Amino acid sequence: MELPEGFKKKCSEAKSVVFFTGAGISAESGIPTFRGEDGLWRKFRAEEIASLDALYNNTKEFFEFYRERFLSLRDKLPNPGHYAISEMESVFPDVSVITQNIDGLHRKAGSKQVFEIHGSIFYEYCQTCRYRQRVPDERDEEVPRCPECGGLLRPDVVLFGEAMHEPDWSKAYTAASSADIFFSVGTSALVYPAASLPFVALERGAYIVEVNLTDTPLSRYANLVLHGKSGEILPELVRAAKEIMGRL
Ligand code: BJW
Ligand code: ZN
Repeated sequence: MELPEGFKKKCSEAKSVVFFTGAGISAESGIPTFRGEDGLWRKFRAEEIASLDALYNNTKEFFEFYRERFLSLRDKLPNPGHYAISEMESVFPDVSVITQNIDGLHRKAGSKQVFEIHGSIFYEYCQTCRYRQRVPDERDEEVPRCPECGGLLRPDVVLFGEAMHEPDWSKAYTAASSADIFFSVGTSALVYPAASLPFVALERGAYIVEVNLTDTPLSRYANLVLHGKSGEILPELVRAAKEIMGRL
């Protein structure tokens, strides 16, 4: 892969590298994206189902939707894009992964420093008393109830109108504001405040690389835009970074 000199220079000096990922990185693991061609939200409107309004007023449908998501995400496996990011830990001294995904695939691929700013499908907590537990594999009730207080036991994911997952968000913000290179991978860069992170990095002087099938609102601010599948481009970037760092 032919890469610009500016990128090579940044690579050779970089200490902190951040990968900011969205649904696109998991597309090649067979997980539908939200807003793409076969986007999940073509069938379900995101703002309608991923909302507190749905939790309270469309409770059965809300839990049915998230139970199905849990069951389908549970067995999914990382793809070469996830593995390439975890391999970057052997190239750069400090690698952070900030993900909007709730699928747990970066950890499955071996990445150590992962901030899940929109939460995780594998946990649930009580809307009333905040009791938290892992989602059980077997479940009979359609609407799960808290063993402590009987409140709604909802998925530990960030619904529209809710604050980002903590402490992940604070750590993600800190990582973005000290990044030397910031890769934005497979995200439409439309959902805030997540989409503000590349701009936090940009302000700090980070070199911004975007990997996506198409342009996004971030593209015109990025130093380097690579169009294509992340499962193909990221492994090439690992090879290039290793070469630049003299590890091949
Ligand atoms: C590939 C590929 C391949 C495909 N290789 N690439 C107006 C302006 C600004 C903000 C707002 C506004 N109106 C409302 C808001 C706020 C709102 C918001 O941003 N809305 C926008 C839609 C306008 N944000 C919120 O409500 C957030 N909370 C908030 O603001 O709180 C305020 C607050 C503060 C303090 C206290 C209390 C409150 C919360 C946002 C929560 C988002 N939640 C979801 C659902 C999570 C749970 C679940 O999964 O069910 O998160 S929505 C959904 O979108 C999900 C994703 O993480 C998120 C981002 O989507 P992503 O990952 O970018 O996916 P796609 O599908 O959009 O894009 C995929 C991309 O991949 C595409 O570009 C493809 O081209 C590419 N691609 N295959 C490379 N192989
Ligand atoms: Zn409770």
